[in-house]
Amino acid sequence: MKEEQLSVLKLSEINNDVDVPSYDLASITSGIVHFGAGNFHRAHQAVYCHSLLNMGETKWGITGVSLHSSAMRDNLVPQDYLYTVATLGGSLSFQVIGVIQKILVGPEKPQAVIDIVAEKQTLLVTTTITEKGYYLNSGEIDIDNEDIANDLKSIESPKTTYGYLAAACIKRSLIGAGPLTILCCDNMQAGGTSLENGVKMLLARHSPDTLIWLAENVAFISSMVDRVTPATDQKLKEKVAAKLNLLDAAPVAAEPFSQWIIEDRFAGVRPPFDKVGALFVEDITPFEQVKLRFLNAGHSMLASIGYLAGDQYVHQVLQRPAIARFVENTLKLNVMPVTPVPKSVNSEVYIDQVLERFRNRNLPYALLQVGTDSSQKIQQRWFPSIDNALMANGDSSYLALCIAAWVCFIQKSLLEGDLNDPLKEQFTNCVLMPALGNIEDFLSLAGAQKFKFFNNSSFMASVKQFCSDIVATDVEQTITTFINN
Ligand code: CS2
Repeated sequence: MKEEQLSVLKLSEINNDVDVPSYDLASITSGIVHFGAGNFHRAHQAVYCHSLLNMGETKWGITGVSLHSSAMRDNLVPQDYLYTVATLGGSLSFQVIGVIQKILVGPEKPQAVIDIVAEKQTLLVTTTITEKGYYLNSGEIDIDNEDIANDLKSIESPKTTYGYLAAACIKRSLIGAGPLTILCCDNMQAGGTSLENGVKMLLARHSPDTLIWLAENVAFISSMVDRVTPATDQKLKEKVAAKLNLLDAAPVAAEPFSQWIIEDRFAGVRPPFDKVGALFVEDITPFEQVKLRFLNAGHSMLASIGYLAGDQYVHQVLQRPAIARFVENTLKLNVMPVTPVPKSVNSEVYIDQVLERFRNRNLPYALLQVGTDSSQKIQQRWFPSIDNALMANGDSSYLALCIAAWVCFIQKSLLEGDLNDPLKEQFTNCVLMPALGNIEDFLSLAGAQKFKFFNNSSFMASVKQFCSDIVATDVEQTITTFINN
């Protein structure tokens, strides 16, 4: 492996079957400030911006904001913020992306983040801060959380995205920086509304006058984002180095599929993302639902079940015929009948395509990565479908088994030191109590109390039965017996 690192100076030496920026990196400006400059953002939105810049739309460069760690900034600075996206599917392709102009690390210089969002050239703020970055508890912002409490006290040095945005809106209104669109790019139902609620809550506390300006100048909108993007490992770095003949400290791998559907309700200028493959729609809700209830829900099923079965990657679990059939049946027999979809989507075809994408063995996707923060994920991905199925007198038995597998996943991953979840401490406290009594406790921690199924005795009885079966035999056996009955 060569020792030299990727940089602007080295771009001209890169193999010509690698897509490199055709734009002049010095002439782009950051019309976008993005919170959460992690792998997903770099393989998804940043690639759409890369295509825009390639078309001469130079104002859609990105300033990234990291809310916790400086790692991404530290990796990218020595390589002029360039990095490689490796698309791994049936074939292999590489792109060097140059759209990130800088990354600010919030805790280091909070005011710099507030200032850049308040700048006139910033037209769009986007977020991939993951579910826990919204601090929701049963759909409401958790005002008891210490970060939220910090920002309710003062937004001079914010801890949350809401705090940064509220402080920046105050400044924007004072200097007349003009309209701003704030766009959620997380796997969230109505994420734009959560951002709006958080910012308004803080403005009501710190600057009620700004609320009037906000109503006229800021649009909070949502989008459906989709591209499977695993964490970076050493193998990927080696693959990229071999192709580029240069070292990249932070490449990212992704599947060939990419989709971005955006609510068309911008304040001021709308970036022409539709010219580079995104779709603007009036009603984003059904698109969010399709993604969350089929794709993300399926992922979370595989994460819990696969972990219990002893697998490491998503594609491996799907090689177990009973489990693959179970997940397909859950989506088609329990979720599909209660999930309204946009006219342009055929649910059955969508589910088949999703499962096919999950089988991509060229892009190993760790079950523990998908299992991360599961307590925050299943309340959006599974719970509404269960309630809908119960209300429609439909079948929810597959989903009951999923819940049982999740409870067992929390128990086992806690015991084995594998659990990565914001509620880890609370789960640990529950586990100190006897095993099966954990079911209700775990579920209420994950926000289930707000849902009808939690008080549905026959549904909860089958969850308990499945838990006992998993403990008595194992997950694959439980599933096999269930689907053969
Ligand atoms: C996954 C998502 O980690 C997870 O929970 O379900 O990150 C998924 O890979 C993406 O939403 C795909 O677009």
